[in-house]
Amino acid sequence: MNRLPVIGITCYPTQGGSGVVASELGLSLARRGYEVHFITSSLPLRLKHYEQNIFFHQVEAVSYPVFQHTPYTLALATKMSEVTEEYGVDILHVHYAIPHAASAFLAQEMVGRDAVKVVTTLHGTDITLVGQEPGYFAMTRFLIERSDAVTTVSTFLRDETVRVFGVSRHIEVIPNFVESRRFRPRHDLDRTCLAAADEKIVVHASNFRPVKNISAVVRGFARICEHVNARLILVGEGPDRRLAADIAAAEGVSDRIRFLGQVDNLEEILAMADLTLLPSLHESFGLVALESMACGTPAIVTANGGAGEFVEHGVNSFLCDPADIETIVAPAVKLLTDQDLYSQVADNGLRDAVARFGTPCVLKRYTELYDRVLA
Ligand code: GMT
Repeated sequence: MNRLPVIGITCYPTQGGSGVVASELGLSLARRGYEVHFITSSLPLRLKHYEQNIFFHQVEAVSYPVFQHTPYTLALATKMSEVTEEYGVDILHVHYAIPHAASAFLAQEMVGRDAVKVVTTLHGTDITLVGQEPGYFAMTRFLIERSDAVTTVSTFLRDETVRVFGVSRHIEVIPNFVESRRFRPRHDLDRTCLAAADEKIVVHASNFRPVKNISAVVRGFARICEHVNARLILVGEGPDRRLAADIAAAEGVSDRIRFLGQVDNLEEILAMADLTLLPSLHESFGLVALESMACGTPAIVTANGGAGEFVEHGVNSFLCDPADIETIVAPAVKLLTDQDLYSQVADNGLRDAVARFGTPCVLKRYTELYDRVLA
């Protein structure tokens, strides 16, 4: 092919790492001249303004009185096939297996296997939780087998995929990446919009689902407050937001916590922070910790999963045991009370995030994969 391939991207458009990665990937491809078509239920969070080469196709899943559940998967497949035929899409790149890879499979059957290829990127809970539900297991395995290429965001997730689903096909590891022009140290920002001048700022940003282990965030923070004058900034929305407020009240730190809800300037919050906590029960990667490091803000991240593939414990950030609060509190207090250690870890984190996980190096991995799939 002597032109750049046309890429269709499908993801969950709301808050969540897989949607962030898919959106940033699409934006980066578009800036390099690729035509990118987002086929999603609504405009993904990070695509709110016009960008050249980006097209958005909204999937409208119509309900009908006889349906108990709206068949979104079918509406998505229909839209994928239409967009593929109308715009000459070469690759449908779907993020999160269920149901996106199923829709892509159907769309490919509709337009012909030679007309379009399917790349599936597995992000985390599509394998570690959802895909293992009996109702989705066989379908997830089938879709992994049938995609033209499969990627995972960490070696941990690739190994889990092979272990759980017993698949023998090639799975390529392409890690999460960070746009370092956006996520960068910002000494120009006024931190007093978040906390008093003498308070350290601790941040947690997530979708507040049980896997994020919110209780460890708030309990760990309460223990940190015994040693450090600090404020906890909670970014995002989700089912365990109420739990966070209840634990804060029980721990007597309600007045030290601010809930920001969803924000569209996460990069500024992370850059103003002194520390980011992500003690999830598991994380296939843990994108927000990488984004934090790129802002020059060290992170304490769960050791369960793939974070150890970018966190060098004690060197560029810290790993913790999500079941042991002391492994969160001890490094946090050390970092927030020892300026020399803090600067060293922050500098190392910034260097590693940009050098190893900056957009240019990781994007190249995806474009090379596209070329191989189409060859
Ligand atoms: O958070 C999830 O459970 C699903 C997913 C998402 O859509 O937000 O997040 C996963 O994908 C991110 C991007 O690849 C990873 O950085 C997260 O670690 C991963 N979450 C989990 O594994 C829990």
